[in-house]
Amino acid sequence: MLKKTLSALTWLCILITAFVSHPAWPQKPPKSKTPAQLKAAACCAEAEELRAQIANLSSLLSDLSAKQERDWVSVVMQVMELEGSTKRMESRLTDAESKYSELNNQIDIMQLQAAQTVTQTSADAIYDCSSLYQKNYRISGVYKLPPDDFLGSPELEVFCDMETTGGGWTIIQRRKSGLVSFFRDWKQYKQGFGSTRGDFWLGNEHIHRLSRRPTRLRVEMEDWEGTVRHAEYSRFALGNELNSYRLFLGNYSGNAGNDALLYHNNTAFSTKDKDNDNCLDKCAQLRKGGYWYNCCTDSNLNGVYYRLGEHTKHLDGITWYGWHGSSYSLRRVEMKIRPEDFQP
Ligand SMILES: [Ca+2]
Repeated sequence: MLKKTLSALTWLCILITAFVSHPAWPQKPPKSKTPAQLKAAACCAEAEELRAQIANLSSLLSDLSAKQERDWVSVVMQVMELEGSTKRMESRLTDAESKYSELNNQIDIMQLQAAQTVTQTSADAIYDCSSLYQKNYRISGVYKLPPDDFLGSPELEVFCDMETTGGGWTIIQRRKSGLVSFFRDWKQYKQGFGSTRGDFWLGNEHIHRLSRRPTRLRVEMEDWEGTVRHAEYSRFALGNELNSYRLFLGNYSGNAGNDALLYHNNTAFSTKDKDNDNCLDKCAQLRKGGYWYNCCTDSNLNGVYYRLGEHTKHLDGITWYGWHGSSYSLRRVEMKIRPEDFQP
């Protein structure tokens, strides 16, 4: 508004000046100006010049600020792009690393199989994870044990724990996700089921074969508070199928409270379709698993997987009475074996 008024005033000023200084120009010759007239003319010219300068400056300023804004947006875009590409690089790196380790694992296994076909003697045979450990396979994970004609064993996928107390452990059972049902029949417990990387039972036939030489059993357990306990047994063995995969255990050691497997010592294996327990009841059906049921349990490591708090009264959860009692179902269990004479 002020600008407009100023501009109108300026124009009025110019008109008046023009009229006063040249009332009838160009018809009449110019008269000489008075000092006051000269002063007024100079003032108007200065004001005009100033106005032009201000207009120039403000347009310059708005140009500059627009440019600054454009620059800022472009900087932000560049930063965002950089961040995105860093993330993409990181994820590619992770992919590459996991592929590399997978490949390495496969190469190891292939080398192992190649070596196995060359040296077919019992001394060099790959029995289990402890044999792999002795051949310098020191990374925990999935391995394929090659078939062995000498031992009469088929190819077998196993998960090796190469870290716990020196490594060399072959995992025979794992419960950690609850995605695999353990309420299975005799044949399935005989052959094994589940996924080697997740929840599984290696199979009574395999466990029997792997425990033919003096073997140690380690049971690791974790509760829902994240506390970890273990129980270890010397002279672990499973009888053959004619012997109903009977369990044999030596001395207990560990920190899992009272020994809750001793009660199952020298007991045959039972499943829902084969009642070999020492009870009038059908323990496998009551406890919903396959296990060395006595009458019936002090532990039920192949029971039903319950989340925290779900298991209260049916006694069919994954229990270890010596630690959390009969109504607490554990979060994670791993049973693993290795030869008694294993030297890390
Ligand atoms: Ca019975």
